[in-house]
Amino acid sequence: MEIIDETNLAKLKALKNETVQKVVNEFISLCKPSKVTVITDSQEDINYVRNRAIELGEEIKLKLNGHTVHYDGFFTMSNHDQARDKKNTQVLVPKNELDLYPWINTMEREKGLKEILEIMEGCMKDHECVIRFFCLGPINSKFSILALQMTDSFYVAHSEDILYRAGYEEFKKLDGSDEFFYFIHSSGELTGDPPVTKNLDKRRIYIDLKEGRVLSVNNQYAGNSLGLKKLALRLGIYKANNEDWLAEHYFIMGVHPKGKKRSSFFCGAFPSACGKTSTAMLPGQTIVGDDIAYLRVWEDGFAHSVNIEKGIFGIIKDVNAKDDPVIFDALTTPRETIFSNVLVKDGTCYWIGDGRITPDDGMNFSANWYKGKKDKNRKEIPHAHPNARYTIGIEELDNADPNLHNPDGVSIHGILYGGRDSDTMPPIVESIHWEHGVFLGASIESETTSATLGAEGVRMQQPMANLDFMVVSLGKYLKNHQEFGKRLKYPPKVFATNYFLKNKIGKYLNGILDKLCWVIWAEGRVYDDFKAIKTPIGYIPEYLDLKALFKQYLNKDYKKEDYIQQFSIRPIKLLEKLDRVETMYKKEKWVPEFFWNVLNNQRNLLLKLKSKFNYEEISPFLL
Ligand code: OXD
Ligand code: MN
Repeated sequence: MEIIDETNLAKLKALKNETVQKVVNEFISLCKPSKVTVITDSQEDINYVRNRAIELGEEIKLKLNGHTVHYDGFFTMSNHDQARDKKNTQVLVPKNELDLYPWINTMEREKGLKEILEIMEGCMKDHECVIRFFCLGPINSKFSILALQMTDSFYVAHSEDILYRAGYEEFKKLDGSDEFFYFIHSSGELTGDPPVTKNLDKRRIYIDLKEGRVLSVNNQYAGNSLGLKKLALRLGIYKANNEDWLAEHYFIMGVHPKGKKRSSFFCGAFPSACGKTSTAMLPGQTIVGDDIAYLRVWEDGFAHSVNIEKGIFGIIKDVNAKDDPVIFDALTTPRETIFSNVLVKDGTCYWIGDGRITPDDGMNFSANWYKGKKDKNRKEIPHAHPNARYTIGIEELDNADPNLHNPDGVSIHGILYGGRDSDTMPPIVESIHWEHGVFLGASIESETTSATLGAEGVRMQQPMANLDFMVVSLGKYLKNHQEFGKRLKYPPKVFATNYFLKNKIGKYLNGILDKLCWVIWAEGRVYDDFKAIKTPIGYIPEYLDLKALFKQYLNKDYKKEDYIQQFSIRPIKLLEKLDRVETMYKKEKWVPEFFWNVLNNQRNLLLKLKSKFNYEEISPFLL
């Protein structure tokens, strides 16, 4: 039997693109699938992908119409494929660049290619390979980049249908050009039922900047396998920083303050599992995107931004009717949704923090699960993985913003940066000017979470929450931000947020929905609705404004003691943070001058404040 039949061949040929043909031929001969299927934008082809995911057992149907569950590989609590694999994700660079990027996992290109191409030899044996075409960004938009995906995982192909815009017809318009990214993925040899990747030790994700492609093998977790998600983000960052735009780990949301006739758009970057999606989904607001955005300087003097995705691959932990009503409702009603790594009992999904009674047994990422089950290392297996996910289209949500597919994007008024920081930064700080804002983003620190493999709770630097995906030197990246701002007539106001501040006995100082008040305050600052207090690290809100916002938006009585605890300036902690930031950036070449100026200025102001009061925490009422 021919591995690619006439019909599929014709679909490929219709693109009249030699590069597509070349890539497909090269990887078919390398990966040796038993069958190749080309998927166009037609509903028939898309249904084929959905059905095959179920036939092959990569997804299992659940009780509600459109719901399926997928499981990623699990052997023990520390050996699994349930999160991004930072260690085996390498950026391939020429030999002479190997020592230039202290914060990026780099590997010599030739060596890396040799290794991964060897691992990929025959990796699709006995598997069907699908070829898919997508558009990263709205159709007919200056922002958008086309992408080709080859994969032997129908879960990957199906997820991409939900998350990305169809692009087969767009490829035809390329007119033979090779201006597209491409992604080759294989789950590799499978084991068990449901089938999961067997050889996790040979999991590799290699980013080939030179060719604008990513090769990924022996994995299924979407953060490792889906080309268009975090793999394309890296290629986007490379392109943006060698041109004049930004590719960021940003959500985009519409902010709609009560009683005002205006709406504004905000972007925000937070490391995984630090409240990013839940900020974009705040009640009363609208969502354009929750994860990845491209930004360009627009003719109207504003930064415009598009969501390059059209769906959400969100963390399901702690999504419940009380804290995330919109998403909880969407996930518990019939519509196309893929759940991953959750507990299933009688066709219904359960996850950590869902606010429901957890069954004592069922099926989860460790196959048959029962309460108290332990892995081979005697570690207890929770009923759902802390990084369990849902995949859903944004248009399925009641709060989808009508600008989701706007080819001009939306004009951005504010940018929020945040991290998981238990003891240093207040809940919200506004930057003094654009460059100070770039510094605020560049100095984000965050404690690690379950979204990446490795220990949780370790404090790490997280510049713009984008370090995991960085493929250019931080110096170049910051310079690009600086220049971007200079070309804007109306640069967005930049804010640093921290939802995770704790008191001395480790109790969170804020409720989950308090962030609504920080966001509304930030939006109001764009229009000078509120005054603010100047501190060495930037502007913070005044108590009475927050008190009114808490009453108006959350019907909560915001106490003065709470405000003082949350917004006190901690000079010792902040100076320690500056030392850490300095140590990090000193390892980098080419850090722009403005960065050191902001840092030194902040340090001087904090030292002055410290010697004036000599307290560990200085109340905002003293400033
Ligand atoms: C994500 C991540 O899945 O950043 O969005 O890990
Ligand atoms: Mn993300």
